Order: sequence, then C-alpha cells, then structure tokens
Amino acid sequence: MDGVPPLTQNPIAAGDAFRYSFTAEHPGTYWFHPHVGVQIDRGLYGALIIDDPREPLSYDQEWIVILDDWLDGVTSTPDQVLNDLSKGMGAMGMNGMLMRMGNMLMGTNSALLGGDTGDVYYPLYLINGRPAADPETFTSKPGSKIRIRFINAGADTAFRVAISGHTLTITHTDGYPVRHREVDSVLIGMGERYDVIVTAGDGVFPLVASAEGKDAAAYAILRTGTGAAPAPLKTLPELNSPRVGVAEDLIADDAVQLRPRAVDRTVQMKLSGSMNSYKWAINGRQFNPDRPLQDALAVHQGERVQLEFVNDTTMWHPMHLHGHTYQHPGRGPRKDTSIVLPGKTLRVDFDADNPGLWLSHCHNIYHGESGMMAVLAYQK
Ligand SMILES: [Cu+2]
Repeated sequence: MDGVPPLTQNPIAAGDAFRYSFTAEHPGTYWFHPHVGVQIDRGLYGALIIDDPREPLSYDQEWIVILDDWLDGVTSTPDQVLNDLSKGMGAMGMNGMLMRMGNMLMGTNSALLGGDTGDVYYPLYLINGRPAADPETFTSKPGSKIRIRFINAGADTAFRVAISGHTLTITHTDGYPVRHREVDSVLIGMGERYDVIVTAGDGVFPLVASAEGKDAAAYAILRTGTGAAPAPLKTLPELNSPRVGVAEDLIADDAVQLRPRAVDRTVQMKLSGSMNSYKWAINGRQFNPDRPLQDALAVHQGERVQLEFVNDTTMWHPMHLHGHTYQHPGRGPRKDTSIVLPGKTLRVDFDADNPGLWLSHCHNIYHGESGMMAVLAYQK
C-alpha cells in the first residue's frame, strides 16, 4: 500500500474511492500524500502517526509540526511552476546572488547542502498550515518534556528547525529510533521526518524553520509563560550553532540495526540533470509514466541489496525509496528518504523482503515530475 500510479494502482479518479488496508507494523512518524503530478504542492497530505503500544520514551506532550512551502493561489499554481521550470533556465543569473525571476529562484545557497538549495520562489513558508504572520502557538508548562514530530511536506525546500534557547534530542528519523543525540537544530529534507524531545523552558519561544538557502523561514510559538510573542525571524542567525543534526551523524538504535550480512546485489542510481535544461534523470533516463517498467532495476526476494545513489549534479536531492526502510552506512540510521549531496555518493543497504514494484524518486516534487524517478522491480 505504498504504491503509486501507474505502477501498482490507478489514480483515484474524482468522485471515486480507493480503500487502503495495511498492517501498521512499524510505530513512528509517517505521512501520506498523492503521487499524481504536483498535487503534493497544493497541500493534499496528512501526518500518519503510528503509536507504539510499548512506547519506550516518556514525555508529557506531543506536537506534530508539518513544514511546508506555499505559493498556490498566492503567486501562482504548482502546475504553472512545473511548466515554467520545464522550459529550463538556460545559464541565467548564476552569480551567487539570491534572485527571483517569476516562479523561479536563483542563487539559493547553503553550506549544509553544498550549493543550490531550491528552484522555486515561495511567498510563504508554513507550520501546520499557518504563515509566520498568524503562527500556531503550542502551549506547555516549564519543565514539560515534549515530543515533537517534524515532517517536511515541502515540495522544494529543506528546512532547518530550532527552538530558541532549547536543546533538541533527536530520537527518531523516518519512523525508526536512533541513539539519542543532542543538537541545536535539525536539517530536514523534503519527505524526511525527525522526532525530537525538548524540555520546555519558562517563557515564550520562537520555533523557527529556516527555508535553507532561501532567506526566509516558517515560524511557530512555544509558550509556557506570559509575555509577548517574539517577532518572526527570517533566518536562524542567533540560533545558529555548530550542533546541526544531520542523518550522517546518527546511529540506528540497536533494536533496528540491520543484521550484518554480505551484500548480494548493488543497484546503482546515477542522478543527473541541471537547472539549465530541467531534464532530471536516473541512470540517464527520464521516467516515462507511459512505460514505467522500461529500464526497471531488478532485485530478488531475500537479497541484501546495496542501493547506490550517485549524485552527478550540482544540487542536492532528497532521495526516497518506497516499500522499504534502508540503513545508512556505518550502523547509521534506518531511513526511507535521504539527502544526497551534490557530487557525492550515498550507499544504503536494505533487505529485499517486500516483493513488488517500488518507486524510488527525488522528493523535490518538481525534480520527480521532471523525470527523476526509477522503478525497483522484484524478479522471480
Ligand atoms: Cu532532486
């Protein structure tokens, strides 16, 4: 039930219904969204939280924080954006200055993401559907332990989240537990989820989700005392610190370590494309929804598979695999969506234990829709 049209099901037609039924095997922070065109950038998504009947963490409150980038009905529509982007940018304005041209943003830059961070200009960045001018306020008591479940539902924006004056203890990513790690902020690519625990201070604190490299931020308020809310911040300067939480610094909890085993098969996905032509591809091929199984990548049930994301582009990509949760190298975290930095290769391992046809794609929705998708097909 992690399938997509046209691979394993038809789109749910207007006025029609489709019944999903699945076993909630893994507790954790998940989400659901359509896989049709760029609908995801119209806000058609929701959080899916699977509670653990034997929850090992103790906390007093829980807060779901969904991050999003928003333009629909404000400056344009997602379909118009895709149309604009697909024409390509040529070699315009790449001199390191942040510049808006219609729906496109040029000169985005982030040390963490190694260059270009996004392609699209958004007038608004949202937390739980609300802009910074009308922020969500989360009320708690000083000393309360709060579990925050962050979900990046954005289409083209990595967010770095922090709460002023608070340490975040990362406990999970993409639903799976990690060895706890204390940080000041967490970098979250599109499609990624992070759970953190914070101990609330006394006062009114900004929760800032910096739109990485875009000189803007989403904003919410954590309130445990009286006083005026702080003004929205545009970026994270005063919250900046060396302790940025990124997946490569995390270690999977012992309970979810993949058992050590030799790799039976390596599946390589070479990511290519550029802003100039906007023809994003995997292994040299733009995904064709009319022929989804063309050039599908074969795996066999029972194999230990190493998936090799080779990023031959000058931009980062949040790569996602359906139907599985892989492990990052060096006993790293179990994940299903990972930031692959420009010019770098990320090798992740998984057990082929879920036969079927599964999509792997960039969770930048405009990259995915422009061809950066490939199919992993179990062979008999
Ligand atoms: Cu991408």
